[in-house]
Amino acid sequence: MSTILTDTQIEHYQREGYLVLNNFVSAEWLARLNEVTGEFVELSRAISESNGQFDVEPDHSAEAPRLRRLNSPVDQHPIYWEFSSQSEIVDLAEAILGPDIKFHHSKLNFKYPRGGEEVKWHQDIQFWPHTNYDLITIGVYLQDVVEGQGEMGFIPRSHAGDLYDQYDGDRWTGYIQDRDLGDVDTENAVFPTGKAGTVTIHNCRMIHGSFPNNSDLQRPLLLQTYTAADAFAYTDLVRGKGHGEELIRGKTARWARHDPRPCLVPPTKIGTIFQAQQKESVNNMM
Ligand SMILES: O=C(O)CCC(=O)C(=O)O
Repeated sequence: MSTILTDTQIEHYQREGYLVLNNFVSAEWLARLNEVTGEFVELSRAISESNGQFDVEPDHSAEAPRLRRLNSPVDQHPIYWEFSSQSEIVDLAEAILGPDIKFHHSKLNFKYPRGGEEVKWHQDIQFWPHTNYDLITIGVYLQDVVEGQGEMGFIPRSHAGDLYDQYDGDRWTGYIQDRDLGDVDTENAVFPTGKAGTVTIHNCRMIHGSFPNNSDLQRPLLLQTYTAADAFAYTDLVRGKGHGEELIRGKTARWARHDPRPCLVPPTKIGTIFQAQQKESVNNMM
């Protein structure tokens, strides 16, 4: 029995594949996360192109930083790890995944004003296939997000539908191909907005994406992915790297649980979703 989510909220997640909780993260946590995030933006002024730490837009510069992503924040500062492994969002993960939980990975997607990259419609699990689909990503808006600010969009109930091929021929693209988009109910997509601290939870099969940021405000979105302990990864994308696949609640599973629905497997080097979707060279593993 969860005390942090009502039965109705859990049923909503199970039926629709996503859930939104307004003002969920405390002001104290937001202040700590925003402070450390500001420090990383300052650090990014020293680089001119993407590296293992930062993924930057092509016109990123020391004078005007334009970050797409801080890669694996939990491995870069203990505050992000404390948040991802011990804060109230782990209670949310437990309410949905059960008591035994592994951390998988995290990322901080910025979406700078008047640009920010579009994230094309995609499903996450083809990036990191597992033996079952009990994986969720919890997103936290670190600042207020209004319509047009590059908010994330979800296609309700798409988690219960097909998994799509995110290759174009031999090339890993990280998005659903135009040839398949006709089958996807994009007209009924929902684009949740909310105050800083608003949380989104989505299932790893959910079709989701986001438009460029047309506003004058940044849209920092801190995303962390959790797995049920008995979901085992088919690839070693994060295994043995930083906190990847670390048990954060409950017990280690001795038996893998297998969902009969097959999962597409990505190439060994996939880069970030931005690098894959924008056809850029891959210079890191996430
Ligand atoms: O930052 C966003 O708007 C979406 C990011 C996303 O879906 C992803 O990184 O998988």
